[in-house]
Amino acid sequence: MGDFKSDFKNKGIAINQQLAEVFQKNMDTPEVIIEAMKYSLFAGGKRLRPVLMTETCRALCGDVDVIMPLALGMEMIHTYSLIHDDLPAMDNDDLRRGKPTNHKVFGEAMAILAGDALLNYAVETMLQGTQGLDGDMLSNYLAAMRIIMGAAGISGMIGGQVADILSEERVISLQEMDYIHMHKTGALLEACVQSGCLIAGAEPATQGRLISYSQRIGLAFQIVDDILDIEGNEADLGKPIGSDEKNHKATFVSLYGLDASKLKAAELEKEALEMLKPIGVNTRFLEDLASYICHRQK
Ligand code: GRG
Repeated sequence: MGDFKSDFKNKGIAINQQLAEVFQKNMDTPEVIIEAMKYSLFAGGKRLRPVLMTETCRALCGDVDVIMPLALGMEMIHTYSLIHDDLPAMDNDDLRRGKPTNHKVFGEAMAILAGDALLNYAVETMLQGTQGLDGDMLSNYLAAMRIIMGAAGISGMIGGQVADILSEERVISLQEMDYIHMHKTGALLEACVQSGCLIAGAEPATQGRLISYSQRIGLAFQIVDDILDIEGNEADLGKPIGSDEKNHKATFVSLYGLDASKLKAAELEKEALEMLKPIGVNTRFLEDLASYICHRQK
């Protein structure tokens, strides 16, 4: 796992360099909006999604240079969702990744615009990546882009966020909880893997296995996040286990309990690893990534 951690970190650094490059050019806009976008984009995110996308593509012997603009766009979309999620109208958070949230530094109006601008710039960056592509590669690239934008939209992340907001202040079923997680968090992770498959021209069977893998790591990611929230708050006695007190939201742990949630994460890890076995290419990084997601400490 030690090797994996430094490997993951280095892959994240490579993504950072590529992201920095797309912000190099002169843009005809007031400096403050670029500063607000860069503030959150370079605030220390793990780069899980672009790394998952590029490493899926690499494992399947696809062209990582071709997929890179899609991976950068994906990270911009993720960053915009975090900026908007932190706003007073949503989670009203003061801190993200240990730093003041975007609206705390730049004000609410600029934070809304920075999120919007990141979404636009994601599309622009992804479309820029079509230059020089033709034939099947161009169609696969556009198919991946369609999947990414769908996963970010009403049938994906936004749908999950809406369901999450509607679930506040009431008891929800396990089915509703699954819907929220699969859409709010899972959809982007699944789109990363699907994009990797499309750019590498993976066969349908391989694609199906990798999609199942991504669904399992997506759910595990959220469960572990809920477990870490609880364990980080253990000293805070008197808090109902598993509830997000500030927003009165149910979490995975509040519905299943802490022990069952840990068992579920372990089961999902095992299933995710099973999905990779028959693929017949070097999936070592994707295996380690699944284990890292299920055992991470923060
Ligand atoms: C506002 C449209 C809109 C959507 C918000 C993704 C999301 C939907 C909200 C984020 C809130 C949240 C806690 C989601 C659960 C998933 C999660 C733990 C996201 C954080 O992802 P990481 O750990 O973040 O990959 P880093 O900081 O590494 O980039």
